[in-house]
Amino acid sequence: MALSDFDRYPLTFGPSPVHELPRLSRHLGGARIWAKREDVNSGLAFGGNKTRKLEYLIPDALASGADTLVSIGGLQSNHTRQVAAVAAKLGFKAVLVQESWVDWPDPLNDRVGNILLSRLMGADVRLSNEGFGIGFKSSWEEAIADVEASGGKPYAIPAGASDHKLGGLGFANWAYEVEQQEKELGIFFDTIVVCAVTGSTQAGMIAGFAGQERMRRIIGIDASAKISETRDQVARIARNTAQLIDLGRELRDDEIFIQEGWAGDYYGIPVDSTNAAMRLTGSLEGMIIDPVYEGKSMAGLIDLVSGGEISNDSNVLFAHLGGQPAINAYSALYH
Ligand code: 5PA
Repeated sequence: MALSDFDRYPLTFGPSPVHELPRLSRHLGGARIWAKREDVNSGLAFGGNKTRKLEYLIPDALASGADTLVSIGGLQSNHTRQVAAVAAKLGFKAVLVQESWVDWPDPLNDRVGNILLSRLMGADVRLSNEGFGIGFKSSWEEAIADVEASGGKPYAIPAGASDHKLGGLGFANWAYEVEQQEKELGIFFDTIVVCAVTGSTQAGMIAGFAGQERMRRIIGIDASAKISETRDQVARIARNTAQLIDLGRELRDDEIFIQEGWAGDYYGIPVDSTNAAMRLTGSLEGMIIDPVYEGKSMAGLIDLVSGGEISNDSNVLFAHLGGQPAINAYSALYH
């Protein structure tokens, strides 16, 4: 099946905006830097990358006859907030398992930002003490069993909507959207910079771009601080997605590229380079990025452009995947 043969339930406004970041580009003195903005891709609770992924999972959920979306993330998960929004919009119930992925001392971590928004949208938010991990969790299985026991029909959405057969399709579609926008803008983005944690964002991009004529570099920046797990997960999802959309060839190892160096020691804890990237992007462009994901991928972009690994004649597209609500749980760092 080609990508266009899969059912897609529109949850976004349409193609997300692409624009240049001229002051940041000038400041770094190298490549031209642009952003594609998933943080403003939808009217559903601030949107983000999961909203796009869910466009391909929702038809499957509707076909299954489910009445409850069940998902999982950290206390400040952007993903679970987007599941809550989509559930509200479509009339599903939402059960969200919010684990302690980040050992972050802010006393309002379980009250403000994403979790507050999910509660406002009527989700059944359940706190759990389990730590960071992108695999299957007993807390999640319990929540699914709970829904069944009370007569509901759950539809299970794994962390980040990644480890799901349809999880890579949203960003395979993004790749085609970029190709179309390039035609309109008369530009070619030879380098994409994207944050990677649960993996299906970058994986989908890899599978989608692999079917296009002109090759480009898709640089994943690890923000999980567990690089080998992230690499395995991205590679697996990219290959599954490529097969699903009939790419017609195996992905090569060199098409799957994830760099470490900007995650710090822990997922969810910003380091100096994260905070500097957030301040730089905010003060030069008025573009807000978060301390967990895009603050880290932007720190990577800054170093790769300044250090010349991304060359001066490059056109770079930075994937802004959303995530700003979590900033509220990090107020101690930005006053
Ligand atoms: C997230 C993920 P992937 O998980 O697809 O690799 O995307 C990384 C990413 N940017 C990048 C933002 C703003 C994100 O929210 N968030 C997770 C969440 O629970 O919110 C899945 C981890």
